[in-house]
Amino acid sequence: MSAAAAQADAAIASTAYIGIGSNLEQPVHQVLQARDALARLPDTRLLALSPLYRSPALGPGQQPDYVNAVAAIETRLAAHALLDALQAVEAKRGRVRGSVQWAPRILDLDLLVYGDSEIRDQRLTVPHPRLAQRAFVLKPLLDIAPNLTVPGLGPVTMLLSNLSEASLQRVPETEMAIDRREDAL
Ligand code: A4P
Ligand code: MG
Repeated sequence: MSAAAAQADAAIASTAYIGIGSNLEQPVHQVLQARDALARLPDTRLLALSPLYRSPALGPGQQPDYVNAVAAIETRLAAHALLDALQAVEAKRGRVRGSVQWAPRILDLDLLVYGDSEIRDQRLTVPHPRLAQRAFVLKPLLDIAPNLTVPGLGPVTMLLSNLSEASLQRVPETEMAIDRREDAL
């Protein structure tokens, strides 16, 4: 085994939570495809995918509604390598990064939480800086990790209790099943 491989092998697995969002090109389909892509990442295991929620876009102009979900993964990738991998998945799904902030997008993958880490550098801020303001992130996070304490911020239950969930609409299972059927054709 090479030194690098041995080091990777020895790396401790971390539990990470990934925010998935889409408001273009069949968002439910995009979210389910993203789940499959996360399950295929190297040195990574998919632990759970939350229910999917639809909500109005937070951002400029008239935009289609978003579909959001959160995935829990166990990964041996370091946080920055995981960010690289998430951005590669976004690019593969056809996401184009423009200059407009919060413009509509085919797929957005945010690293919400990475183990107990608190990271703040030019490329990466973890926990995700806007996590505590967003019910469309906290509600699905609570669904799959009800006992989670977000490093530096507090229990996810407490964070969500400060927000309204009124604009969130759970995507029915039937809609997800249609997507699976179309995939099989
Ligand atoms: N970056 C730093 N920290 C992180 C992190 N924890 N996870 C850097 C992911 N990326 C992180 O991101 C810009 C840069 O942030 C990356 O290059 C990375 O180095 P981006 O994905 O290219 O751009 P973005 O997502 O448009 O920017 P931003 O400001 O992160 O947007 P948000 O906060 O993700 O918001 N409305 C609804 N209803 N649902 C949504 O999901 N999402 C957004 C985007 C706006 N409105 C929404 C939703
Ligand atoms: Mg993003």
